[in-house]
Formats: sequence, structure tokens, C-alpha cells
Amino acid sequence: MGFCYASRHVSYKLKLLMLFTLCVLLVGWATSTYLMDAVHGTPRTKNMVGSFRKSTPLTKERKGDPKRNAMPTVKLPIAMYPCPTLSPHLRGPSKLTFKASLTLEEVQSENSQVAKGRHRPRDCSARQRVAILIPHRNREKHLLYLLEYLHPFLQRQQLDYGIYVVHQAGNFKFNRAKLLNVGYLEALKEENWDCFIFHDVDLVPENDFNIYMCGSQPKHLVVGRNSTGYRLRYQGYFGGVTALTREQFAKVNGFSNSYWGWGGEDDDLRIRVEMQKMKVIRPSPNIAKYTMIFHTRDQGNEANGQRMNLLRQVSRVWKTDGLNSCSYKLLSVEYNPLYTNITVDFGRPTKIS
Ligand code: UDH
Ligand code: MN
Repeated sequence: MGFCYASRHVSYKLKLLMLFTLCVLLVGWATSTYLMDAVHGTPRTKNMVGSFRKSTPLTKERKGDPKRNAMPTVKLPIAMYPCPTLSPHLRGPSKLTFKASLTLEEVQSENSQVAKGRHRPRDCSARQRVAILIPHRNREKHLLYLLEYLHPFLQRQQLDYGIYVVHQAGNFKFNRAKLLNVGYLEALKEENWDCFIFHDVDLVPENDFNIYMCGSQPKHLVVGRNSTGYRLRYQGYFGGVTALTREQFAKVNGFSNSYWGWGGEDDDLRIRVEMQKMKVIRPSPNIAKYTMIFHTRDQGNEANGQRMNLLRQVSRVWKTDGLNSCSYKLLSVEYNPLYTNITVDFGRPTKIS
């Protein structure tokens, strides 16, 4: 009985020990699982935040196919993505017609989404901000035709653009180059434009694959026009419509201010460009085609007899005759629905402008 009691006592103790051990193991397992969760849980949360951040564009510079890069759960405003390198809205060549009865009201009603001459794509972020500068005096009908075609043309190219008409007041000799310098200086007061298109009022582009954007080199966009059998007027011609970045134009000190009357100022700009070791590039001739609205020589824009002399001096004077010496009297800046009108007075032609 003594033995029996003793053995029962031992087994009871053993049972207690086993129960205790089991309890300890259970508590240990539960704690370790909790701790494991706590330890692994933190990086898991971090990863989620990380991948959320990665899928949320912080800047507009996101590259590549947005559909492929985007996380399915994060919806972005679609205008955050850059427009494609080639717009899907381009149509190619078109035959232009100019209706004699066309009115400004008609062109405005067809472009109701344009305000102050400006527009940008709604569904993507434009690749360049482009200012179109048009020198002007007494060519209202030409301006109307150009606006009629240019607004839809620039919108099909998905550009963030603004059209500026730079108007020379008075009847003194016309100065196209100086007007374009004024356009550049005044437009930059409103917006830090990336690219400037210097655009004659009577040249209407025929093919929207002629892209109104700037490149690594200055561009000449008029290879051919209907009036010259769609051939380049002469080797080195750099007139009509040109595209230079803000920096390219600043580097050459803009146009010379000294060309009064017709001719020479465009050749002068080409010389400035070449002196800076830049090279004029042109789109292919089947694309860079324009219709020139017929006109005769304007009063106040007679051929400049001095132009050959001036062209011989470019290398000597370019640094002091240009953007940095362009003085003018700004008469008004008016915001019309389809363009900003800048009116300037240059007064009587002077040698030093
Ligand atoms: N411009 C005006 N008003 C003027 C003169 C010139 O707005 O009174 C502007 C306009 O943007 C024009 C540009 O300056 O497109 C160049 O001037 P232009 O069209 O007179 O030059 P272009 O070389 O013609 O086209 C020169 C005279 C054509 C004579 C034709 C005879 N066959
Ligand atoms: Mn012309």
C-alpha cells in the first residue's frame, strides 16, 4: 500500500508537470506567432506603401505606356500622361480652300474651346509649349484664313500652344524681324514657352505631319509653296515659317532689328544660326508644303536696298543688334478669343534700332 500510494503520488506529479509543460508550450507558441506577425507585418505594410508610391506618378515625366505601367487599383487623371510622340489625330495632306465670305465669328464659333488664342490637349500632357508669332499689318483677311486652318491643325498635333499676332502701328516702313523679336519678348512675359514658330500670315500649312515643335536644331518648315512649284526658293532659304527653341533664339540674339522693308532679315537669321554652329533642318518636301494666299507687294514694305550691305555685317554686329537692343513702344496687348494681339510702334526707321 505504501508503494502503491507512492507510485500514485508520483504519477499525479508527473501529470501535473506534463500539464504545466503543455501550458508553457501553448503560451510559447501563441506568443511566437503573434511576434512573428508583428515582425513580418511591418515590412509587408511598408511594401504596400512602397508599391502604391511607385504606381502614383509624382511628376509629369513618367515615360512609357501608361496602361501597362499603371496599377489597376490607382486611377490617375489621364491628362497627367505625356502625349504620344506622334499624335493619333493627324490626317496628312489636305486641299485648302479659302471662302471669300468667311467671317471672324464663323472661325470663333468653330473654335469655341480656344480662349485668348490658347489651347492644350485635355487627355494628355503636351510635349512642348509652343508660341506662334505672326508679324502683321493690314492683312486681316489672310489672318482669318490662317486662324481658320491653324487652330484645328495645332490641336490635331496635341500641342499646348498660344497664337500671338504682332501688329506694327502706323505707316512707316514695315519691320518683320523686329516685330518677331517683340513677339518673343512679350510672349515670354506670359508663359515660359519652349518653342517659337515665326510665321508669315499668308502661309497656310497643307499637311499636319509638318509638326510645329522645336528640335535640337533650328527648323525651317517651308520647303515648298504652291506659288513656287513646291520647291525651296533657293539654297539656304530660311524664311516664311521657322521653329527655334527659346534657347536657340536667345543664343543668336534673335533677329536683327535693322531690316526695314522687304528682304534679308531671314538670311541674316540663318547666318546667325550657322555662326553658332547650329544647322538648319527641314522636314521632307512632301510634308513641308504650304499654300500661300495670293498677294501683291504691300505699301510700306518695298524691297530693302540696304539688305546686301547689312548681310555683310552680321558677324560684326549680331551681338549688339538683336533681342538685347530691341526698343519699342508697346501700345496695347489685347486678348481676343483666337489670338493675343500685341500692337507696337517703332516710329521712323533708324539705323540703330
Ligand atoms: N506683312 C504684313 N503686312 C505688310 C507686309 C508684311 O503683315 O504690309 C507680314 C506678313 O506676315 C507677311 C510677311 O510679313 O506674310 C512677309 O511679307 P510678304 O508676304 O510681303 O513677303 P513675300 O516674300 O512677298 O511673301 C514679297 C512681295 C511679293 C510680290 C509678289 C509679286 N509677284
Ligand atoms: Mn507673302
